Amino acid sequence: MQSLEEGVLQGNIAALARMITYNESTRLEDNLIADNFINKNQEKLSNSIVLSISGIPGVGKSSFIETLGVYLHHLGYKLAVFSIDPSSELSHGSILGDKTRMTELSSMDNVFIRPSPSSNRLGGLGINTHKNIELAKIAGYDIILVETVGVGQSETIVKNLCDAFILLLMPASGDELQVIKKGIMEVADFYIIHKADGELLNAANLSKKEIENSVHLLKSDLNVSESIFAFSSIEKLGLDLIWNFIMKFIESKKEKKTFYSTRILQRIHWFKETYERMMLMHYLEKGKEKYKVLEDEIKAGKYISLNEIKENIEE
Ligand SMILES: Nc1nc2c(ncn2[C@@H]2O[C@H](COP(=O)(O)OP(=O)(O)OP(=O)(O)O)[C@@H](O)[C@H]2O)c(=O)[nH]1
Ligand SMILES: [Mg+2]
Repeated sequence: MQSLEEGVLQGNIAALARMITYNESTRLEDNLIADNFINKNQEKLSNSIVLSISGIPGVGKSSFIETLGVYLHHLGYKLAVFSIDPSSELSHGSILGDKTRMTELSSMDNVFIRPSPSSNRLGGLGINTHKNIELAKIAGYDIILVETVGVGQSETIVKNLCDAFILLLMPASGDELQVIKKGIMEVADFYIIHKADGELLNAANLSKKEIENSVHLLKSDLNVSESIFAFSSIEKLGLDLIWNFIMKFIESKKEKKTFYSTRILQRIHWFKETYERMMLMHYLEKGKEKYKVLEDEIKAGKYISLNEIKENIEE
């Protein structure tokens, strides 16, 4: 175990991958291996920045991560990429897709890429997935990019995972834009109208104006020119500009200390989730036999009332 821990600390990619496998395991004993390691290295958690890249399937998240990742790698950053897919039903092919979309990035040294776990009870978002990010921080990755699908429960997840949230949007007309959930629009820090190239360029520029107007209604304090962009991961024009604004945003959050207070709130979120889950498991285990008695009564044709359940639990 010691050599595994040393491996992670020294930046060994295979060691980090193994530690993450322990973290994602369904066995509590395995989870404890990863968790003890995080506990011992708490002081390293304040390093690194975490950026979420979200958007509907096919909007180009993996391609954007490839483009941004290669750029950041050239700037000298050490990168980790995770994809977290709370709706694996929708995009079964995403793991294969990620590998083919991130060809250049995946062949670079010092870049760690981890596709989303394929079979999980929450359909991709494992109960400990957020801790994979902590493990990458401890392993010394400066920038952690997280790909999430912008549907379903993901705005809560995204909000509690990252320091800045980048939402990718399709070039589309006003009516189609309504499909984007208000919740996810509200939590985003950056809006990128993606695929702004070729035949889609005009539509992208029009969409940019529409997004500017609608986001302005949602967030009056937003600086439109520093937060909303039309961009193409194929042409890559203006990536440095986007990156500079992201860094400026992070720096300003650090100065105002909201960077740290947000991270504390995120920790409370995950703590609450873990606490409730463990408490539930504990009581389910303790009350297993009493539960079975009631279940047998139902099988025998009896109706079990809410009161009976309540009394049974409180006994
Ligand atoms: N024209 C154009 N096409 C793009 C661009 N970026 C990605 N694409 C194409 O869009 C398709 C989807 O790209 P992905 O990067 O896999 O999209 P994704 O959002 O990661 O998809 P999922 O992971 O399946 O949700 C691919 O066919 C890409 O080639 C872009 O900047 N311009
Ligand atoms: Mg993808």
